[in-house]
Amino acid sequence: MNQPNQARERAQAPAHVHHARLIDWVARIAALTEAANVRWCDGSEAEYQDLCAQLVAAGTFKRLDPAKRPNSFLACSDPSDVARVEDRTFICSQERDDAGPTNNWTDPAEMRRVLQTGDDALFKGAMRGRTLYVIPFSMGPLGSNIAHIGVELSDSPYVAVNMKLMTRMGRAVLDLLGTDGDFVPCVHSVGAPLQPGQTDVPWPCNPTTKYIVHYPETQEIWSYGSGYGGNALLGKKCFALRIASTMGRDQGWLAEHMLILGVTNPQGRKFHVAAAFPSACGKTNFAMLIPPPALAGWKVTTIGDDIAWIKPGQDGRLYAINPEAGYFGVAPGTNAETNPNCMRSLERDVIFTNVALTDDGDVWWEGMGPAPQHLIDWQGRDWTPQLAAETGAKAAHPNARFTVAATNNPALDAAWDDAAGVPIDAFIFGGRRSTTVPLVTEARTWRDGVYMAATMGSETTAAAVGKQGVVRRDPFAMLPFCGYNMSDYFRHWLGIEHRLQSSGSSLPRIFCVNWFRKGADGKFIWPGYGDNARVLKWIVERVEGRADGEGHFFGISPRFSDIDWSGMDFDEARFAKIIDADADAWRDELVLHDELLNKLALRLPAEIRATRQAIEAALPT
Ligand code: SAT
Ligand code: MN
Repeated sequence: MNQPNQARERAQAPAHVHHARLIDWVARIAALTEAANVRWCDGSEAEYQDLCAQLVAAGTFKRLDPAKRPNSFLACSDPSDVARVEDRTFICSQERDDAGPTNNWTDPAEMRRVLQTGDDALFKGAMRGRTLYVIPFSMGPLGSNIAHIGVELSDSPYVAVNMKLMTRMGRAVLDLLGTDGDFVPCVHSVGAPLQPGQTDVPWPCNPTTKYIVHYPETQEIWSYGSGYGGNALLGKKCFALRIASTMGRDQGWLAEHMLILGVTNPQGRKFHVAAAFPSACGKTNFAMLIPPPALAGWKVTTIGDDIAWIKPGQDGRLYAINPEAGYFGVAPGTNAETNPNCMRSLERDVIFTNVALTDDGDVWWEGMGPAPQHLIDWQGRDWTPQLAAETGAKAAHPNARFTVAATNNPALDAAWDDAAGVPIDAFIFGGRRSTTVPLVTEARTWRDGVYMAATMGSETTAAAVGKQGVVRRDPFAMLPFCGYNMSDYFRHWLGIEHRLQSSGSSLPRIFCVNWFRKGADGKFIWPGYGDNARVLKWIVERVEGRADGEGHFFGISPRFSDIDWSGMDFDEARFAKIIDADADAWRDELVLHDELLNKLALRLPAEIRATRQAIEAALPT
């Protein structure tokens, strides 16, 4: 038998696969991990049903009541595996400074010893007793020149079915790859090999050892030990953000932690907005928002809810695609009032993870509506409203998620799958800040906008393991997702101005928003959700040159009279509290900015410091 045939056999490659490099790699990983079996995913509905049935049989999935929640499942994870693990996430560039001070760095050769080549390398034998799934996926519309292809090898059927909903996955991608197309190789193991005869647990993972590893120079991803979300669905944060951000740096485009929405005004003119918020700050809600009835004729449609890939087009404008094909959104807090489009998206065909199970086979989470008298919580324990009142026990994990295909969204934009992407008119940056940052501010210049985004802060949420509610700087909402030195990333953003202007086209405007200001009573002042459409209206009317505002020391914000208050009772005094930019608070804020800028000092572009000095100089005394 010749060499290629041996590889084909070891990889168990079907006859329709003709990509020698792919087959070879699958064979090598199968040998390294000692996988018991290899299954090539075709992305078909039959395959999805088959894998879901297998997950039910294994106890990973519970099938929800087919009448209440057709074709839907609940998975509950191991309590040690509930969110992204940022302290176990590594950028292994050759040079430490190319990863920069905001990333964990390890020398790539050293990391390869730990994972692949050392005597007790973690991936050696990691898939013993398990099936290796070959999951070919396209990030972005198939064949789009903004899209890129990846192949994930995973020993988790939960990953395979989630990837089916979250990406364009299957046979069509292999066909597109042909005999030698490029793909980003992604290797994932839950890190729980099975000994002969050993029975599996419902959520296999490695409770003590996790590695989420990126090699930017060779564009590879290796993930070990976790089966959850962004740790395991490698198309998402690992590829579409960390690796893609380095591709964007090298090739002149942007991979951003941004939703993309379309907003159509009553005259039928359509704008496109991309908005960056840290994880679990309401991006999915914003992307699906329904304007209040009084804003008659305004319409918001969803192109993406989490990630945007943005490339300069022939006409010099920036065009964005959503590389994903589904949503992995936070369930708690979602309800028919806060996000009716989301609730409608979740009526069927959903994988829920770590929400609670009702006695009649449906799901429930905090903030969905009145609590049933009894539930099984996400850890399989009895839960009652009384127990919650006494102990604070949550029925759903705060980072509980739903996975659903974008096509379930009633507000899906007609262009969501358009290979050309949509032209971006405005960027919005937002954090969760109970003080200091106004409801909305327009940057006077591109450079000021980059500064705003670079110094964004946000109170931490349950999306990542760690303490919640502390302000951390989260530049561009990319702190955990930028695959290279953050200072170089700022320079890349600053450079977009020259790139676009030299082609004679107008730049998108940049805005920063904050829905989360709190009053002295600790309650949110701004109702948010649908009423954010009022802010969106001001933003697109600024783009059109129709709306007014008032300049202050770091930008332009609306006066009370500049916002459309139709159908809303919100008085000027309350507005003053959320639009206010207090000079003393900003003096303190600039000191906090300095902490970040000092940390990034090594390669920090001079424009960033200069902008900071200009804001300080403009502060009223
Ligand atoms: O990274 S995840 O996909 O698990 C979710 C998030 O942090 O936005
Ligand atoms: Mn996200």
